Amino acid sequence: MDAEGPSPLQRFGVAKRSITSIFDQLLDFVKDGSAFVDAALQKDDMVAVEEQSLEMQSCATKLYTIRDVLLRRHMKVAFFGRTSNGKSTVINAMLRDRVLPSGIGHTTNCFLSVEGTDGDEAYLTSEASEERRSISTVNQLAHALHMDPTLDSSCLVKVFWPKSRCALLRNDLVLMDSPGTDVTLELDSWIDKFCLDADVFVLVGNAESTLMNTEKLFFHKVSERISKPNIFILHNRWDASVTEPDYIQEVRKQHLDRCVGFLAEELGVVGPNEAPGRIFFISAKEVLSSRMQRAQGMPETGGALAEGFHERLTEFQRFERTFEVRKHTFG
Ligand SMILES: Nc1nc2c(ncn2[C@@H]2O[C@H](COP(=O)(O)OP(=O)(O)OP(=O)(O)O)[C@@H](O)[C@H]2O)c(=O)[nH]1
Ligand SMILES: [Mg+2]
Repeated sequence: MDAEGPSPLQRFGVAKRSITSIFDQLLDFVKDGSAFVDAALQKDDMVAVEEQSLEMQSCATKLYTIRDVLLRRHMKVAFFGRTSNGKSTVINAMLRDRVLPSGIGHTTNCFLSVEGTDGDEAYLTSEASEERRSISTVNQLAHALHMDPTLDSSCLVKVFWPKSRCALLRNDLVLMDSPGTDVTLELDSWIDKFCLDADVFVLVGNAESTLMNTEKLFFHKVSERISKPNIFILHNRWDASVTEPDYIQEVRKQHLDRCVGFLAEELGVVGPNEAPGRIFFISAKEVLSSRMQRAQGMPETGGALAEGFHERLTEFQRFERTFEVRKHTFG
C-alpha cells in the first residue's frame, strides 16, 4: 500500500486471494461429499443414487475450472469499442510504442493479445500455428495479419513483446485488442471465446460522439454472463474538445452522466458513487506520440500538442494506475 491507499489492482489481489480460499474450501467440501456418495453407492444401502454421484463429479469439475482461472497469475485486460475509436492506440500508448497496427478505417481484423516475453525478439503465434513468427516492426505485424486469409474476428493472434522494451509487461499483464464491436454479429461467441476469463473490460468510446448502442449491447451481454464484470470507460479523442472550449465542461458532464447511468443503473456493476472513478477523458494519440518522442530524447510535446494536454495525460496515468501490478499483490 502507498500513501494514496491501495490501488484497485492491490484490492484485486486481495480479493483474488480470498476468493481462491473460498473455492478451495468449496472444493474440499465437494470432494468429501463425492467420496461419501460413492462409498454409500458401493455399499448399496439405498442412501445415494448414481445420478447424485455424477452430479457431485460435475460440480467438482466446474470448481476445478474456476480455480484454474483464479490461480492464473496474469491479469487480462480486454479492450472493446466501435471501429476507429482508438482501441489499438490506447494499448500502444500503454506500451509506449507502436506495437499494434492502428489507423483510420477498420484496422484490427482479429483478436490480438499482447504479453511479455523474456527474450529480445518480438514474435507472434496464431491459433492455427504455434510456430513463432518474428516481428520486428509494426508494419511487419500488420502485413502478417493481412496476408493471412484465415484470420477473422473469431481468431486470436498472440503477440509476444520483449519485457525489456516495456515495463508494464513485466507485471504479467495481458492486453487484448479486438475488432470494432460494430463489425460483427457474433458478439455472443466473442464473449464465450475471448471474454469469460478477462479480469477487466475497457470500453473505448469516442468523446466526439457518444456511447453507441452496439457498444452498450455488448456490455449488457457481458454482464449477463459474468456477474459484476470490472468495466472501465475511456472517452478517447478528448483532444478534439479543445476546438470547442465554451462547451467543454457541459460536454464532459453530459458524457459523465450518461456513463454513470450506464454503469450504475443500466448494468448495475458499480454503485453511483464509485462509477465516476471508472470513467476517464483521454487522448491516446497524444499520450502515445509524447511518449515516443520522449523515448527518442526529444521534448515531450514536440510542439504539436493541443491545449490541456497535461490534464489529459494525468487522466491517462490515473487510468494506468489501475494496472500497476505490484508483484506482492498476487502473493
Ligand atoms: N485525434 C485523435 N485521434 C486519435 C486518438 N486515438 C486514436 N486516434 C486516431 O484514430 C484512428 C483510429 O485509431 P485505432 O487505434 O486504429 O482505432 P481502433 O479502435 O483500434 O480501430 P479498429 O481497429 O478499426 O477497430 C487512428 O488514425 C488514430 O491515430 C485520439 O485520442 N485523438
Ligand atoms: Mg484497432
